[in-house]
Order: sequence, then C-alpha cells, then structure tokens
Amino acid sequence: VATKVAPEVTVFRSKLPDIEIPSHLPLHEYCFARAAELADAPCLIAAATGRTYTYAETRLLCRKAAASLHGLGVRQGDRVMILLQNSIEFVLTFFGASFLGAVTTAANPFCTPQEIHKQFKASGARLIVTQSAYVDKLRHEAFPRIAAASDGDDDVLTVVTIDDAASTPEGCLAFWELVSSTDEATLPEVSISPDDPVALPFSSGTTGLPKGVVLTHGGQVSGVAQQVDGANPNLYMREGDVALCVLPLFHIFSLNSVLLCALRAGAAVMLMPKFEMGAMLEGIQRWRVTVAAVVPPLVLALAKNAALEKYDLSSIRIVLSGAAPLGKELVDALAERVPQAIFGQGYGMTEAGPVLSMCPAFAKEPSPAKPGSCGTVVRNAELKVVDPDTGLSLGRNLPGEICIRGPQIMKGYLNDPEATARTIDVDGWLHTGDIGYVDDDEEVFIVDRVKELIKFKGFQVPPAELEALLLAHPSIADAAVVPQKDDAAGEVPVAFVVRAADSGIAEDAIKEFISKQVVFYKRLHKVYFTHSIPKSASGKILRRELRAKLAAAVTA
Ligand code: 4UU
Repeated sequence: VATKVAPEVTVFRSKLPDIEIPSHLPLHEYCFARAAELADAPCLIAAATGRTYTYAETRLLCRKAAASLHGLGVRQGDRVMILLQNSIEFVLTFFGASFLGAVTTAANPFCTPQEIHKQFKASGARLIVTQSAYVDKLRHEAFPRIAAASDGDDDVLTVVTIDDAASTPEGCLAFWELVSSTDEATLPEVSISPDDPVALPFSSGTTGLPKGVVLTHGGQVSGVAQQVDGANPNLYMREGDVALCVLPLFHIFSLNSVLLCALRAGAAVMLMPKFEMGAMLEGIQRWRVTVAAVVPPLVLALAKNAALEKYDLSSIRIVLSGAAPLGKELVDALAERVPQAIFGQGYGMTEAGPVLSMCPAFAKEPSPAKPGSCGTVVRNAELKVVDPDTGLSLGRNLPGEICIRGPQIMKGYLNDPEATARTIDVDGWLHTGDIGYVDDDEEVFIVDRVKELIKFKGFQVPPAELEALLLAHPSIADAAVVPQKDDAAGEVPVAFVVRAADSGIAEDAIKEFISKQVVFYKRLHKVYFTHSIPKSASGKILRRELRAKLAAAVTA
C-alpha cells in the first residue's frame, strides 16, 4: 500500500500573537460588554437629527426592541428583514433580534420589489422593519398581504415602520410606539449557542445567484475580536473615538468593521442615512470623527472635492478603505488634504466573516504597510494561496487563489449544501475567488478576481442574476455579463447578447428592460451584440475570453 504524502502547504499567519476570544458570548453581550462602565459615553449619533444615544440608552432601547419583536411573535431562530438606510432603528432591530436569538437579513431599500422579494422569500422572514417610503414596494403582488395581526391567517406580512406614528401606512405598525410602550422586563431568557445564526447577509460568492450567508454569534464575535481585541488591537479604537458610518449597514463591511467593532471598542458610531458630501463633511467636523471607513469611489469623490478645504477634518486619524481595490494615486491625492490620517485597506468578503486581512498601520503598536497592500492576515486565522488550476499551495510572492480558515468564517450558505461545499472545502478552507499573493513582509496584495462577481463601487453585481433576466427576454437567444473597467466605479456590468432569430432588438431597449428590474448599480452600461457566447464543453460561459475581448477593444 502506497503511503500518500500530503503535499506541503504554506500557511500564512499573523505576526501578532493569537488572542483569547470569548466566543462563548452571544454577539450582543460581547458588543455591550462594557455598557455599564461606559453608561454615559456616546454610543450612537444620529447625524440626521443630531441626537446622541449613550451606551446605557442604546442597550436599553435594544432590549426594548427585542421585547417588542417578541411581542409581535418573533422567536429564537426566526428571521427578521431590515429594509433601512443607516439609522438608530437599524441598530436597534439588529441587536433586538440578536437578544432574542433571532436572525436579521438586511437588504438595500433601493432594490426593486422583485429583488427584495427574492431575499425575503429565501430568508423565510415574516416581519420587515422599514420606512413608510418603501412600503409600496412591499405591496407588490409577490409579497403576502400586509396585516398588523395574523387574524387566523398565517400567510401575512408584519411591517413595522420607523416614521412618526402619524405617518404610519395602513396595516403597518409604528416602531417607536412599540418600543416605547414595551417593558424590557417582558424579554424572555434565551439560551444562545455560539453556533446559532445572528446575521444573514446575501452574497453571490464565487458563482451564481445571491445566497444567504449564515453568520453565527461565535463567528461574528471572533471576526470582531480579530480586529479590535487583545493587548495590541489590529484596528485600534477606544472610548472617545467616533467612527463614521456612511457605508450602508446592509453590507458586511459597515455592519462588522464599523458598527460591531466600534461598540466592542467603546467608541461612538456616527450614523449617516446616505452619502451626501456636504452633510458628511459637516458631520465629520461637528462630531470630530476619528475613524473613517470608506470605499475607493468615496476616496475619489473626497479627493476631487474642493469644498474639503472649508471643513476641519483634523480629527480623522484612520481612513480604512475596503470592498474594492484602492490605488496609490488615489491615496496620495486625498492624503494631501488629510495629512494627519493613516490610510490603509482592509480586505473582506461576506462569507469570510468578513475580514481576511487588515492594515497593520491601524494597530495600537503600528507597523508600516506598503501602498496597494491589503494589510496582513488577521490573528487566530490561517491564510493560504493556491494554484487555481491544480489546487496546490503556493509560497510567498506567487499569485494564486486566496483561501482563509478560522473561527470567523460563515457556517455556510442557507439551504444550499452544494454551494457551501464548493466554497468551503473538507479541510475547512474558504475559497475566495480572489487572486493575490503574500509578500516578504507578510502583506497581502490582490491582483485579480477569478470569480464571476462584478463590483460597482464596492456593491455586488452577480452576473448570473442579470443573465437570467436577459434570457427571459423573447428577443434574446443567449447572453453573458462581465465586468468592464471604469474610472469612477471600478467596474461596470456590460452584456454580450445574441439576438433571437429575426430580432432586431436595440441596445437601449435591452438596457431599459434590465434597469426596470434591478437596483441602480446593476444596470448594464453597454450591450455588445455577438453571434455566440463562448462556452466550455460543460456549458460554462468562458468569461475570461469575454473579458480579454473587452480589454483588447479598449486598447485597440
Ligand atoms: C480589493 O466587500 C466585501 C467586504 C469588504 C470589507 C469588509 C470589512 C472590507 C474591509 C473590512 O474591514 O464583501 P463582499 O462580499 O461584498 O465582496 C467581496 C469581494 C472580495 O472577494 C474581493 O473581490 O470584494 C473584493 N474586495 C477587495 N478587492 C474586498 N475588499 C477588497 C480590497 N481590495 N481591499
């Protein structure tokens, strides 16, 4: 019998020592661990109203929100959908559900009714917390009837709106009326295990349609601890810090690295409902923001904005960019105007819980990072780089697919064991679909993406979703959607389309057909007509060929 020799695996680990992670705690207990000590310290700042909530107030309101949800029938394991911009109510609903052992699934309120419904249905939610402005989307025929009480009918949708009680739409319940009239003492004792889900963001991962990403209490506690816990936290925040929360909380970057990390660290979170340059600069100046989480297009907008000079931005000490590649030129352009700040990147992926690597210059005892680097792998985790064709482990400075293993990664995709098995292998390695390498100083560099995913300003655009919509059009015989490089957005989705026989359908008609059905960042920017879509023997679209075609057309 031949002995199988395990091929050598190069595992990259953090230079920082591993830490003790209290992963037995439910996420809310872990994040509010110092709420009593910091009772009067600011926790949440609503930039829109100027109201500040202390740690004691925030925790109490979260418990009241939990008791309110319980009063509406939400039980341990149930799913609650959040359809909100960044707001106090988003945070209260998220932690309210957590206190109950329930799970929140947050969606972009700008999504179309069809998009929202897909996530609603897949998640199995029965209750949605939203704003009256979005309720019409939930009156779409696909959704169950909106009703305040179930009146014997099981298939109804409970909708809670955050606006003042007077403007509560028909059939909906007023969030603040519920919260203020509910006694937190009615909150039941629930026993939560680290393996229980707490959040269900949607992501298309390396292939296919968006899927529910099951993130657990233990996983999120680990993911936050890797960033802000220990004697030398990698992302150093403390009481007195103010974190800018302008990136949407329905995306994991903002939820985890801004909200959860800031609360754990005892910092305040300045919530901005949407990106508006003037209001954001105003807010940074007024509340002395110290830590700013951004995406590259936001860095670009800031760097180009002349109004910057008119604001005092001297409080900013950290600018953390993520979700898409950040070039050196962009950093230099903004660094000139915010000279005291340290610029760096985090590299995350929803399924990875989310952070794989973080800039070491953000640490309490900082070490430098090179331009373009995504930082070093987080503690208590292992990273490896594999040849995408052979799966064999690669050494330093050799680009390949980045894989991550650790307590922070997702439990799996909701109700999709096959997709889970394609992403997390039998040894527990999560395959990212990103191509990158680790250099001599342990720094991670991302150079390409082998997965289908397109990122428009950091937002996910799953090609499979657009392809399915295109194929549903009677004048379209075949279609493929791929990313095209774009200065402002990073990437934009463009389509290759094969017209049905005898069809003369025009580019504009196709673009409009899609834009009616999708949120703004999934709109097609260009349609290229072609005679056939290149495919492998097994029928898979050869996206690399199409991307090469685009690149050649641009340089031609
Ligand atoms: C090049 O984008 C995210 C999460 C980002 C994040 C989270 C916490 C960044 C910093 C942080 O602290 O998640 P998804 O699932 O929307 O998209 C994941 C993909 C990655 O696989 C990669 O292709 O987004 C891309 N990406 C990046 N690319 C994420 N971060 C980076 C980066 N540079 N810094």
